Amino acid sequence: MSPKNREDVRVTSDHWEVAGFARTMIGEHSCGDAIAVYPADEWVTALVVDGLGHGAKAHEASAAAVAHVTQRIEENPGVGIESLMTTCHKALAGTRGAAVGICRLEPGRGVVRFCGVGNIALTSFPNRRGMGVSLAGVVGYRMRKIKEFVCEVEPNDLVVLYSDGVSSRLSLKAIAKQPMDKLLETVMKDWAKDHDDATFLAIRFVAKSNPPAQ
Ligand SMILES: [Mn+2]
Repeated sequence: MSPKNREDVRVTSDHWEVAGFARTMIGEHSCGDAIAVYPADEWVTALVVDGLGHGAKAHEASAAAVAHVTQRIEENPGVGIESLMTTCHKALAGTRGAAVGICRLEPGRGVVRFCGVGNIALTSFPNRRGMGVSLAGVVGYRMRKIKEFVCEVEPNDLVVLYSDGVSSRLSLKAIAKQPMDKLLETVMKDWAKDHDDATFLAIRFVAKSNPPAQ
């Protein structure tokens, strides 16, 4: 069980291990960040949202983003992440807006797709070129340009997304090989800021193991 001020996610399959947390800043009752994972047969999609500011209004924006993406993926599991970002922008109109990062691992193709707007960081270990960056803007308020990045990845790669409540000095090198639970606790303890909502999500591309010999 996660503590009351924290929402945890964890989804595993033969091809991926996805886990993360969204932790409310000290002194707030509702979390302005949000996190969600959507496994499908062929891929897994992950969402990290940071509602502008913090508290109830930020929560309203990030919750609207999760509700919207959840609904669209339920309607069409194959929906592209750039399309998700485009309609998310419309869905968040009337809220104060959010930073949004959407990431999809496609193990069969050996690629990670990413589309981000605002302050959601993306990085990998080992460091893969072309992994992508979030473009400037606020989803729901001002979004000039979006771009979907596609990056080749290899089994055992670790890809992480995080809100600005996690320090940008975060170094994956020392923790990338740790078991997921330990990795998350290390990030929480060493890199999450007390004075902001902090969200971190890790995607590990699991090598398909060979069936045991009979
Ligand atoms: Mn923040």
